[in-house]
Amino acid sequence: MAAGSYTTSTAFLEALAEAGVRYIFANLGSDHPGLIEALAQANAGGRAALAGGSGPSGSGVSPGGRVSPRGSRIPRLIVCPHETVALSAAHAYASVTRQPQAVFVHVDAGTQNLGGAVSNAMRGRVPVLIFAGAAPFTITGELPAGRNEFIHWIQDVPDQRGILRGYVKYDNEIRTGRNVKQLVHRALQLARSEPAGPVYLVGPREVMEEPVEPYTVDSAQFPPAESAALTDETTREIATALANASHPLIVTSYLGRNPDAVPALVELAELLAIPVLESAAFCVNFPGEHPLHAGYQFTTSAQNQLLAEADVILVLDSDVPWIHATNRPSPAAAIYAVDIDPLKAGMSMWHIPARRLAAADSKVAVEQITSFVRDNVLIDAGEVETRRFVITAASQARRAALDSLEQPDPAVITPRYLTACVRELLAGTDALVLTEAITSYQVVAEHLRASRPGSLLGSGGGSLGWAGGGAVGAKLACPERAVVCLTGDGSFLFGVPSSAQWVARRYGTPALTIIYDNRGWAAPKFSTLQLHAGGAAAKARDFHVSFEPEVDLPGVAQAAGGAYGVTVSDPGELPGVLKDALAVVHGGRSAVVSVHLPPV
Ligand SMILES: Cc1ncc(C[n+]2csc(CCOP(=O)(O)OP(=O)(O)O)c2C)c(N)n1
Ligand SMILES: [Mg+2]
Repeated sequence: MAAGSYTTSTAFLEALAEAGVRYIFANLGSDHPGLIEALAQANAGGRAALAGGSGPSGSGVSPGGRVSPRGSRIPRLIVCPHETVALSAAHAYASVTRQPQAVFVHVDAGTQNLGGAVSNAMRGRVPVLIFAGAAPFTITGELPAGRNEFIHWIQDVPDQRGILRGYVKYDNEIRTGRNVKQLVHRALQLARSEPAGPVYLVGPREVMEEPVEPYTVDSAQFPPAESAALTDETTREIATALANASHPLIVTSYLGRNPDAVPALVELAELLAIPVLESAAFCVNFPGEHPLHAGYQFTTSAQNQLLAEADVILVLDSDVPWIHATNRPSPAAAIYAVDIDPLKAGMSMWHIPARRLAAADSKVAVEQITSFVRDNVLIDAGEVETRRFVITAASQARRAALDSLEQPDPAVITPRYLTACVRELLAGTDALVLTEAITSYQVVAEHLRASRPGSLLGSGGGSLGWAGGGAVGAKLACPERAVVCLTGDGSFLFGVPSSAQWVARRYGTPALTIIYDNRGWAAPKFSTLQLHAGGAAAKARDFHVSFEPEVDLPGVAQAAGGAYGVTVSDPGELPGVLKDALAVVHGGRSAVVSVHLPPV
């Protein structure tokens, strides 16, 4: 390609820049020469990257130069030696900022390697644009950039887009550079419209190298769809039902994806003294310290009494408001569900016995309900205050019971004690906590009691290994905050720590990783015991979940990313070890602390 040429790849990068994409998390291959060249020309010419080209942090690569036609800088490319890390980083970045980023991967191979990370992005409802090249389709020199490597035959598969079709909102092929900008903006428009999610574009090499006349497209003409509101009738019905209920209850899982929705929910809950139960929640939906907080549930086998007693239940943004087999509302309860994704079309089986299932933005809907109650409903103030008193007393008692379980045992570190130490470590800071603590999800939620909207993040999906790359993306999104990952040891390994820790070092995104290290996978053991309590596996204690001989997990991070690593087993030493590790992170270096819990 001649110096200064303008190709599909140039236009593609410009479109990303104009849409506000700041980072390309990339794992490159023979499909990407057009993009590599266009980026180099931008840097030299140059439409430079946001923060120092594609070089490592502190490499001295200057931002310099030319920008895209609408004045945006070409995104910065972050080299990710594993695709899981790339997509998890983009996922966490978008969770923090709500701004989609790009992920570039290599044809079918790199697409396959995205693996569960794309499922997490879908379930987490986060926008991200994934691009993969496609094998060249000409073989005898018909077009520039046709096949010239043996691998181009091997990687020519019949349905590359089909690999991700069950997990993305939109997939398409770039067929020409002449409308690649429109394609990018349409893809991002779909990705950002709620329920947000990943989108996938592929582009064969010949097309990505196609020379085109420079052109501009106004990205402002591709806004995401507006959030929906409740109809007046539904607002009235829900508001009246809640205001007249004796035992109202709100259950939510992901309303707090939008941190601005949390104060709106607090206002409604306080107005009517409604307890709020967080179910399978991976963000702060309601302040954990609030007296109306009714606790957390994940795979909880006990019946929740508030759920059983509730006569009116408002479910706000929830995939799993309860697990019917063990913990369910009364059949007489009037259930209303307001959800950005009320039908869960992406799940083969889903049902709750709701009177109304409304597709609406939860913040908008909650504000509508609050206004209606304030303006139109006669509240029985005595009943509301009595309820407030009862619920506050119950939550204080629950909190005291939890506190009593935090006491250090001189012999072992329990997950509850560990989480209490983390809470004390981070008290008064604006740290961002990523949780992938698996069988300790509930403990982390209960003892961290995260209260600041946007201070807690999980993948929202079921494919482990998100937090390693997620920490990189989170730190890029909020460099001024400390990023702290709470992860199981199995999940740490799923996250390709050799890759994640190296990326963190290269791009200067240090995080504190605290491993809930039970030397194995507790979850499959618990699942087996739930179904076969007295079975042969239980009798023989033979679950195939132990990681003996032990992996030196901090050692992996030390070797790959120059991280500070330490393993701790003594409860008395734990607070000091965590404090030292956080200080290291504040100094610009990642730290990984493996905390030995009782083994699986
Ligand atoms: C990619 C992926 N593979 C396998 C699983 C199944 N799985 C669910 S929990 C779990 C164990 C996780 O181990 P760890 O992170 O150490 O947490 P623990 O169960 O010990 O609390 C496994 C293997 C999964 N969810 N995702
Ligand atoms: Mg484990």
